Amino acid sequence: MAQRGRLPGSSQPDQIVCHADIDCFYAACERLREPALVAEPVVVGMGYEPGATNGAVATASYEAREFGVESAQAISEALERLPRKIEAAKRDGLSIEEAGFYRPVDMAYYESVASDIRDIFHERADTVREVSIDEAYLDLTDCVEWGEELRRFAREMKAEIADEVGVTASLGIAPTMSAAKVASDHDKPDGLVVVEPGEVRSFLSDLDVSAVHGVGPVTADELREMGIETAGDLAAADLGKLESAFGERGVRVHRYARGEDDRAVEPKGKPKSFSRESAFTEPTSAVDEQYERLDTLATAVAERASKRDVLYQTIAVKVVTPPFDVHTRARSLPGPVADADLVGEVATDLFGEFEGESVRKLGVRVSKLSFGSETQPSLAAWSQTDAETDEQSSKGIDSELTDPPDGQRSLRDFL
Ligand code: DCP
Ligand code: MG
Repeated sequence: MAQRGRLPGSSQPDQIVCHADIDCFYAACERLREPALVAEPVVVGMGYEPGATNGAVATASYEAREFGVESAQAISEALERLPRKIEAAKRDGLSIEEAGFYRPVDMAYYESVASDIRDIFHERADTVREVSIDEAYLDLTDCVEWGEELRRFAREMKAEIADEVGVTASLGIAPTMSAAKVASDHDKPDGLVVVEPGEVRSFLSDLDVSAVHGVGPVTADELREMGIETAGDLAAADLGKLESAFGERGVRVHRYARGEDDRAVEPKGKPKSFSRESAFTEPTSAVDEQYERLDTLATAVAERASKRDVLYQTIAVKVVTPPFDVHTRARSLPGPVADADLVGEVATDLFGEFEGESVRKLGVRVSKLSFGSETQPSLAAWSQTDAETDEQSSKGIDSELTDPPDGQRSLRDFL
């Protein structure tokens, strides 16, 4: 069970929040379609045209950052620090090793990569708050527990982003959104920092004050002038002074520096599905173990949906076989249900074709959700509902629907 409730002595709900941020995102995208840029200094310019000196740096690869190139810098200034390869090759005295590649921004391409990354976030967490093109908060509270399971979950998500999309993500996991954000930034690139409940204040205390969520470079300078150098100094600073200097924002950053942040990860829209996955320590072909795990997952997913008063119409299983082959099978029911046993039965049935194969990981998902008052399930209503006929849906459903149920039969009769 995930820890629930509140931290002792705190008004904060005990959440597990993951903040994910892709490393040098636009440059990483450019490397995807032009592998020659891998491990080279790469600068992506907004308003930049190839060969010209106009525009500003949108992002720079970590190799380019070593030359002093940074976001929002004029391209002309970046070029002084890091000449273009092509010019270095032509001109005497310029070393090719100390030169980089410059590319113009291509938002449509970056959006398509971002969408693949978001799919992974949504696959792995029910509640995702997308905050920018390459950054999101994931609420993992109901998906995993603190400890080794969480670390494994995080490593696997990083591996999936790297293997399936081809970019690296830095993850920060903490009990609050603001601490998770600081944690994801703490060990970039390719970082994974977990700050457990009770460790937030000590994790933050020695960091530079500019690391605190909400403290930009200008505020950081002003705080330093007040003698506040570290997050620990900010946590211990006089609240009245901060409030008079920075207003509401002063109060907020003071709280963040103290590890206090009661914001919940709120999705922009309603969740599209509920899922839960679990990896075996070692891939296993033991049938009992496989079904037992599937049953636990089905129960957990159904419980989460029921807690939120949500019905579902599609039930799916995910089966990962070594090395990393992901198979999904789904079945759509004739109408929305909230029935834990049924989730277990359908999941078991869908898993049947993989029974006894070596399995690395299993997942159960319910989707096609109906929320609260929208949900008035009745067999009579189902008899008039067109069955969703996705690829994997049970062949029997359509014909059963042409034969209206008598209102007494269980939905299981239709499967
Ligand atoms: N971006 C931009 N202008 C800025 C900052 C960022 O156009 N001043 C764009 C380019 C970045 C993307 O947004 O690739 C994501 O912003 P991040 O702040 O996450 O920066 P990066 O992903 O590039 O680098 P990092 O590894 O520090 O996350
Ligand atoms: Mg980023």
